[in-house]
Amino acid sequence: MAVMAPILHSEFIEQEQYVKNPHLDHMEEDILYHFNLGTKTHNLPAMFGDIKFVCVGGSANRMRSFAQFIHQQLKLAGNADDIRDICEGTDRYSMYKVGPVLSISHGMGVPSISIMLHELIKLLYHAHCRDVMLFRIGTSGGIGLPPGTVVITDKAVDSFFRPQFEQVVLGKVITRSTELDKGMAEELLQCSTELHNFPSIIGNTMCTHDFYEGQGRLDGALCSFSTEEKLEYLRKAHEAGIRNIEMESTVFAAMCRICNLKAAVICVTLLNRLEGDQISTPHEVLVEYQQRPQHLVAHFIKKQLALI
Ligand code: R2B
Ligand code: URA
Repeated sequence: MAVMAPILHSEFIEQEQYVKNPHLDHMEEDILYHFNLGTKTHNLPAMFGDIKFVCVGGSANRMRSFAQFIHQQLKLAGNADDIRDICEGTDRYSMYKVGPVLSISHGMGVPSISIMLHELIKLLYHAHCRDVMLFRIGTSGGIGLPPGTVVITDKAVDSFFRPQFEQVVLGKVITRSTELDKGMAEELLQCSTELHNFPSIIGNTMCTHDFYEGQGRLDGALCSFSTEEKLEYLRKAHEAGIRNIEMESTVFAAMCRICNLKAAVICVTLLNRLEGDQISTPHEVLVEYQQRPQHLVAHFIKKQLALI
């Protein structure tokens, strides 16, 4: 059998390597299926080689608005309304590039963000990117916080309050640490004191595999527990330092950590879960809340680029 030429350019790997997969070196082509991109069909170094910041968030529309906002904040040339979805050939994820910033949607939940992260990390590798920082900007349910508070994650924990992510691989459970970059979290908190227009804290974030029963909600199609049991669980979570609940942080933290990518999670709280389950806040208020993590990350990026 003919030996295929390795596609993964070992001569560029002088620093840490983002991917952790020896098989990739023996592939002739790598198709990033859910992005509709590939190493043979696209010049990934030319398209993405200058990326320094990657921001991910659940909704495609929100990540488009974020890209437009960053375009304006970085005072880039051209019209922000013309920014095109690089993944327009697929409706799985949306991706926008504005200068050194990549903005990508990841959908809801661990499996959806995990598929996106595999392909994103390979994309950064194929494009020979260096010193990239990742941010997850999202929404969450707060515990004991006024709605609209931004929580910068200290530890991402699972539903048992453990700072770890479990993945089943070949029928065995692999446990990975979910430690995030402390320096980024501190700098983001500092950015919030400089912006001083919304409350921000550093706290632990619990990642669940469900929005309803999995987050102790009483208002799903199924519920097997009482109001008292729900509140007892949320109080215990609060005692463990958990200040908000969302659905992607553990796998995001675990994958970034293993792949040597500095990462932070910044989520705004839409409600206080000690006071209710339904999200009844008016739409315009929710839209403003969702811009808060974007403002924090934009400020961080501008400081990194020495624009302020
Ligand atoms: C926050 O909001 C979504 C559920 O509404 C989920 O993706 C998350 O983490
Ligand atoms: N996202 C979540 O995962 N939970 C909430 O309560 C709100 C947003």
